[in-house]
Amino acid sequence: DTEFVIPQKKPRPSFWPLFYNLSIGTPVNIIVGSHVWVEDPDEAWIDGQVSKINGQEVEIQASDGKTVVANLSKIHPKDMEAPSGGVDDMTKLSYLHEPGVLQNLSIRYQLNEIYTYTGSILIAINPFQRLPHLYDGHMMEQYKGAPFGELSPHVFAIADVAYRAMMNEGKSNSILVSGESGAGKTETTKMLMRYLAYLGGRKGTEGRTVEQQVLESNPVLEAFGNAKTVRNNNSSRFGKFVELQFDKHGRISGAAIRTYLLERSRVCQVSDPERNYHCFYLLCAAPPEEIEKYKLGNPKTFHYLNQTNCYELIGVSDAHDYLATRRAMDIVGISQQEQDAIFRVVASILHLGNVEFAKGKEIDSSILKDEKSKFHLQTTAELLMCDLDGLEDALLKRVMITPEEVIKRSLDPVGATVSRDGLAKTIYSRLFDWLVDKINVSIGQDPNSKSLIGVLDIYGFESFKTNSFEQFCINFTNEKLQQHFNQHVFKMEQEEYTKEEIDWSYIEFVDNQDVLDLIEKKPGGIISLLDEACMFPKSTHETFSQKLYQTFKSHKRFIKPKLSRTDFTIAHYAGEVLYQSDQFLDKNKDYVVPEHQDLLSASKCSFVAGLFPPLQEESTKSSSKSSKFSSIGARFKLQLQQLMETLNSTEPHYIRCVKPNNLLKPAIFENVNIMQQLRCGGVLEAIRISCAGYPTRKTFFEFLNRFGLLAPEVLEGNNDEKVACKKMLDKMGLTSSQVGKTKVFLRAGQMAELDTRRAEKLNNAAKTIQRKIRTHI
Ligand code: AOV
Ligand code: MG
Repeated sequence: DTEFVIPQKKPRPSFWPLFYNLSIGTPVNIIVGSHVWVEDPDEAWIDGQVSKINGQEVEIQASDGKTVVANLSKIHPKDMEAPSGGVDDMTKLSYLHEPGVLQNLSIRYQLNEIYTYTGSILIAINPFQRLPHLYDGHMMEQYKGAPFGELSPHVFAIADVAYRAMMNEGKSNSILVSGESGAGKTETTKMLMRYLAYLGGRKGTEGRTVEQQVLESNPVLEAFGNAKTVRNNNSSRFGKFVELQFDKHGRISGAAIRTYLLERSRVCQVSDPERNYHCFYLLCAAPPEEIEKYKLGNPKTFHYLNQTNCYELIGVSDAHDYLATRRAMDIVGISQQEQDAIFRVVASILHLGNVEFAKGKEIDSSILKDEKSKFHLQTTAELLMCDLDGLEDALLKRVMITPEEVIKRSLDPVGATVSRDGLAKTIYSRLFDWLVDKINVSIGQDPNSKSLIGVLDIYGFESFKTNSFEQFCINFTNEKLQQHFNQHVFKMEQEEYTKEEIDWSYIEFVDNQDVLDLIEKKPGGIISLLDEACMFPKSTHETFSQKLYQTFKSHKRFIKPKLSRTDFTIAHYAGEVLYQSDQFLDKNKDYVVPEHQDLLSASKCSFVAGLFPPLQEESTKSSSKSSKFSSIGARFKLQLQQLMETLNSTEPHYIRCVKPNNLLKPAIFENVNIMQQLRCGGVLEAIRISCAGYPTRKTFFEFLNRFGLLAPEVLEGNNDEKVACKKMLDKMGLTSSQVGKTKVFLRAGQMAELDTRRAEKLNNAAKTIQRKIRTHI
């Protein structure tokens, strides 16, 4: 009965990268009796023993009892000596191929080892159960300053590397957390922030510290911006980039939270088994005096909540969370008065949703449906402290400005309902933006901050049964981040090798630039075409779709479904998504009805009026022109562009979250599902690059400065740094390393080896000095 389409079950599109020959190094001979992995439709890979070889055809007795025949090129040798507990870094696997990677993750997951490195990238598999010992104070203490790779893989280790890189090099760093919906991005982000607050906190200080405020901003934003979806019980319906600013002593001195595109439609439209935003349920579970004050009651009595049968979340107490949210608001710096106003507005939205309309006497007009509607309308007006008649008018009528006159036109019941929902959505999204602004002002920015660490947590890739403009924007974001990842891991590596004239056979990877062009290219991309459609009064979603079909007839990433005249499919990096275009035009228009605007900016409650600041003279004038509109898609695109610029000026660190199953349950490791996430997240290719290439590089100077003491004779009388480096590496026996034009390139593990030798040498030298001092005394 699941609502969503699982992208991984779909046939692999033709652009999918082929990973089957990931093995690096000498090909392993496969003979009768060899232990191998062979592809399996249900388990992705199963192991077995070769029983017959006939040319390219191999017969395998699988361990599950099946007999499988496969092509020689499609099977992989199984490492029979692989450690029983797995390896903590994929680059340590002796046989590097898909089944090896999958088995390694699976073994570790069963042992509750949810983190595994692949080089410097952290893979995190959602445990779907609390593992408190993994994140306690003792753990944080251990990871502080520990060399990367010395302890078990952990989010703390990634945060520690970022922090130390920032302190040592004075450069900004960022940690990018990605993965599909429900994979664990938000939880991971919270752990990262907790650890950074621990490192950059002021020990022993009381009260509201910057770091405490930063941490408490999470529950506040989650209460208003998260909701249960089919994929995640606590799904982020907005994107978030938190910039932690540090002073020169490495203490957190300020923070800025940027958010991206909250899903507005959820306020008025929820389908089973999802929920509306958490805050509505929290408020309905508030102490009795508040319930009375806001005339609330059972969530089942509100239209915005009862379109679905889901009211409660397993393991969550809304009553408890209401109080917790209030406390978090205190810490973040939202006053009692403001909190009251916030929840009053939340309650007003619930009441507004219960106002229903019936046909009026005149044609195409409407009236309030019944006494119940009148009560809710009155309550809404009371809570928003606005004029009751004004509110009724704003919902039932529209002012039309023609060159000759100003007329009031009535709306039919459907039009009035659209007007009501539009108002609810606008109020809610303004409330959310207010919260973000308030938190930012309250925490404060440090204009003198030396460097920062940015943490990105966005909504993961989504593919539901129906996908609208929100999914389009969410998936567009994920494409952008995927490209950033690609660029960083692949392009940067390869460009570096090429620049340094290092012997390196070019590894091909699938870029997603073509999808990005399809979406955001100006002119001619989907967003541009959507804006054009929105500006042209006669457009409908049908004409928009026809335009898309025409324009992208032969685009590899764009597919017109055979049976539809308005849907379209995009072949995203993570799979195909079918979009329904019917609400694209409406959802792309950022337009507040002037009557709504006027009504609420005149509210007697300064909080409500503040959410609707009077429009600038100029825009009021032009708002009567139908051609004038502000495009949400175009603005979102700009926001993403700015985000990418910020990210490009930082040193990135990646955490790839993986969702082990779609049941959201612990200890279930679905091979095919996970394989797909690793494939489309580029994790496998990153492993291959990381292993095959030279993950460590140091300039000649840095290298000699650090390791010169291992062979001081090499440096004597030698002015050529490059020659000195070469000699040094020879002397150390590191023949597989390479010397480029300006840098030394080391294979995985070689740096650690050199560091160990250096530490030994320094240790010995210290002992000698101590001995000398002692003998002198
Ligand atoms: P998401 O952020 O990646 O999804 P979350 O971080 O909200 O996913 O994780 C979903 C759920 O998985 C959480 O509510 C927890 O129950 C559980 N979980 C995740 N990570 C951990 C962990 N390290 N330890 C224990 N439980 C965990 V989305 O925002 O939907 O894209 O849009
Ligand atoms: Mg999230």
